[in-house]
Amino acid sequence: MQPSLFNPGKISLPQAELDYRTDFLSQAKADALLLCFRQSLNWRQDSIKLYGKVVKIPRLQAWYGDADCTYRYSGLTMTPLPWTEELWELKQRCEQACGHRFNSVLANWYRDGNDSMGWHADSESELGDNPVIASVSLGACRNLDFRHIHSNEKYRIALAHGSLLIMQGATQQYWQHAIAKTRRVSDGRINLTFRYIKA
Ligand SMILES: O=C(O)CCC(=O)C(=O)O
Ligand SMILES: [Mn+2]
Repeated sequence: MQPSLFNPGKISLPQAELDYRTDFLSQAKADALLLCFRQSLNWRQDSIKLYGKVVKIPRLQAWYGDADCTYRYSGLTMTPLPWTEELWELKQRCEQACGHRFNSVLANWYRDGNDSMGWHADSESELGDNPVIASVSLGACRNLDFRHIHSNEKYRIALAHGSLLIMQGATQQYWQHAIAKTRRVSDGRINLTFRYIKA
């Protein structure tokens, strides 16, 4: 599959609402945030149970947000850490860009091309129906793959340093997404997905 490097802006896919903005952060701002988040976020190596076996998830992660924003997925319970100044400021930028409020953020650190995220949709019940998710990428460019759960139609976006991908509407209902492993990338990447968790 060829990445669609091309036409930032609204992406026309059936039963999805995607808006990809490559000019969200300046190069200098994106560089500074990458350095800051790598050093200052409370990264953890979590494990999940897969077919009865405990396995390390193939990336580091951290969960920040308002105090009541506990998040559960794959048997993990994530209690939020309080907002850092930089995360709070980035949240506000995302809120302006999306016209939507967020109260939490999942940070993922892909240390190199060997780190990945499997096929899933952001469809936990805490997110409600048709969630708006703001996904900020910093560092190495990695491909985000989409597949439609009924037609199996596929789509790939190469997520650039400093970019914002907004996923909303029925996207999480009809499409799964994943970050595949790749031998071509040796640098790290941090992704932040701002979400609104319903109490
Ligand atoms: O790293 C990415 O771009 C995707 C992250 C993601 O899907 C998630 O945090 O749920
Ligand atoms: Mn996701």
